[in-house]
Amino acid sequence: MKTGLTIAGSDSGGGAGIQADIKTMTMYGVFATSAITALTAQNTTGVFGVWETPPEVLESQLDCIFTDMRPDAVKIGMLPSEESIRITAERLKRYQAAHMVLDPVMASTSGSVFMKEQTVKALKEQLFPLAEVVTPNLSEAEALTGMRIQGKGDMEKAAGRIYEDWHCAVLLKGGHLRENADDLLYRKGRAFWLPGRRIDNPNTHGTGCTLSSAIASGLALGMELCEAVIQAKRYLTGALEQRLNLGMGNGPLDHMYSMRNGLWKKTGEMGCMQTKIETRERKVKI
Ligand code: PXL
Repeated sequence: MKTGLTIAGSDSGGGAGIQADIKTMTMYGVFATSAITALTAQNTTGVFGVWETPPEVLESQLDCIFTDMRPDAVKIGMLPSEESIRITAERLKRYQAAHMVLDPVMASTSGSVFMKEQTVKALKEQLFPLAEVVTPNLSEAEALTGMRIQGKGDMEKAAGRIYEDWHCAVLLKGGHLRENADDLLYRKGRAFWLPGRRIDNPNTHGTGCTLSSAIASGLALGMELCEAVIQAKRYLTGALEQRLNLGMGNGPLDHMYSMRNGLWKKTGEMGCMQTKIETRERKVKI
């Protein structure tokens, strides 16, 4: 079985961060391991607290994983401090980690800030050069480049600048663009536009985490980057289309739709529960 690692924060609400990553990798059939960078107390209405993992605990989690298994791909999400960035970069280099997908998480969808400005600089300098692909949304790309991004031309310029500076491919998510929801994959000086269908669903909590861990899962399974991105967009679109509506605020996606609509549907509802357990009766003489 292929293995994945997520280095990210925990979302007690289960929709984003580590929890979204593990669900996504599992749905891809990839065995998920995790190094937790922070604990958050949150639900669909907002983030109520963030507690950074002590540095020695983050180090120890990464050592335990890499000295035992070799993850086939790594997803990197919330890194709340320069110290957590330094440790992550050092360990990923030391263990020569493969296929790194970096989601530069700076804030939650509800607006809570997860990363200070000087931390963004450390993230770029230390982790972007290691990444196979970085996956900013429009506001993250603005913070990364200092540019104002208003249309497709600006998206190409911003992605190009990130690529020129750090030599990682860039998936710039256009989800919040007014014209359409097209994403841009920029690599080696070439721009690939990936058409996006806007789905009428206000519950979008954890979309960035889900997309990046789906890309990492595809890479773990041996897909080429462009194929992994296309497949990940399909998975995310399917999870949004279910229109799950949990909680009172910005709710999570339905990560498990592929399980219900796929294999389990073919074998009848809850396929595994239909497995007969043979019981034999025997007369016992007393
Ligand atoms: O979607 C960004 C994100 C990443 N990681 C954690 C989060 C969130 C958003 O809420 O909670 C742990």
